Amino acid sequence: MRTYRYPQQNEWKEIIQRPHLDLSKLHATVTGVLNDIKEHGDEAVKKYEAQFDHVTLHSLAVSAQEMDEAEHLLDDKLKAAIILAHENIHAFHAAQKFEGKPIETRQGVTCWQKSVAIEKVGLYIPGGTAPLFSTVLMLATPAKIAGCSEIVLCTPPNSEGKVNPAILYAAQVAGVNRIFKAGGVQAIGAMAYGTESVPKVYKIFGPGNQYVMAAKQQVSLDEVAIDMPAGPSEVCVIADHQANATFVAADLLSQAEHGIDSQVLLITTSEEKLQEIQEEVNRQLQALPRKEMAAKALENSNYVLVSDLDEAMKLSNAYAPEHLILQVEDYEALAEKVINAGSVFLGKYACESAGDYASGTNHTLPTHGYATAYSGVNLDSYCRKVTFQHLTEQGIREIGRAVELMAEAEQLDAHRNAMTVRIKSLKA
Ligand code: HSO
Ligand code: ZN
Repeated sequence: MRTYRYPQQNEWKEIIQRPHLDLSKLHATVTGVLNDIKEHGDEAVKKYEAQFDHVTLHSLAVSAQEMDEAEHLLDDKLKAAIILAHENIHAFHAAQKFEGKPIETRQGVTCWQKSVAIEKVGLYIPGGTAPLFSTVLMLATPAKIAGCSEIVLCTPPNSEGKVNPAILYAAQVAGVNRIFKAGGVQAIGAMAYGTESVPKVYKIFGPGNQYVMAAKQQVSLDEVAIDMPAGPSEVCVIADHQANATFVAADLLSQAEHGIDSQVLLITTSEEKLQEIQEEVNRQLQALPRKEMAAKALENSNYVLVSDLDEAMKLSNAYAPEHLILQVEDYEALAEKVINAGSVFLGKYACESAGDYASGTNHTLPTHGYATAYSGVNLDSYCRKVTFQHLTEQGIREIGRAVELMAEAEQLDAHRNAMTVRIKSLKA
């Protein structure tokens, strides 16, 4: 980690910089796989599963029997934890339901919005060393609440053709309709274009490696929507003189262990805390099973000492972190000044892990500075707002002439006529 003491504004650019992400070299390979899936469907998915996941699959669909097996395999305490997390995620997202209130913009002109669920959504859950079954809850729970009628999930199987039982159990708890064994680009292609077994969906959600990111980018140019542009995970912690150094260090490391390209940023107003936190990070790091990965991530990370909390928040807003933890005395006052962040954690007990798993908020959040323009996944991510309007005779009297004049000025006669014939019908 690099340490900056009282950096000048012109050094901020260097501090807030993300590790460079260049997907352009992957695009040709990704296009090749996607085209193959589009043309050859299941057969191509199976071919790439053999090539990349080293598994021969007869059927892509996870069977009811496999679902039952997963439930039996899983430890009861873990099942109870998954259920507790699901209850909280459900409660938080159900409270986001939208009530479109009709507005009479003029007498006889009524307009309103209705939130309508996206019918078919596809969720991607990566495999790898630590399969993140918590992401299943984060993506499927709001989809179910929104009322998506088809919730499809793709995840890579292991070399024996089995899917992690916690992923299957979480999918069942959250209400996923169909699960398929497919990973990487082939999974994204299957959900984007549809195959004999995998249904085509309208929007694809979920994290993944650089190939998955590139595949999502490509299919999003081609008739399917995606949740958001993705990048490596990150956290910014703002700590003052009274912060608990052990807690802060643990939070920084919880993010760093995600992957070698994860990034953490500590901003503090206290030289003493800075040193304490640095020592704690080094001490706690030694005990982590994923210490090599976390240590690599720390190499891309920064500790910054600033003069006051105002400056700390300005730097954080410039960074636009995915997660922002405020371990400061008056966190409520500081929280008022947050402009760019995916998810904010207030006080010493709100650790990122709480939100990653079980408090109820969503952990699929904008990274790589996209918090300047994107929200994290929420109930709205699974809906569209359809607008409705109704006009009465009085409504035509109120806005008819304005419509005619504007249409005329845009030289769109057919538009003007559509209104004129109605105005005339009133006079008649
Ligand atoms: N911190 C990750 C989410 C996660 N953490 C899943 C543990 N499991 C991205 O927000
Ligand atoms: Zn995490």
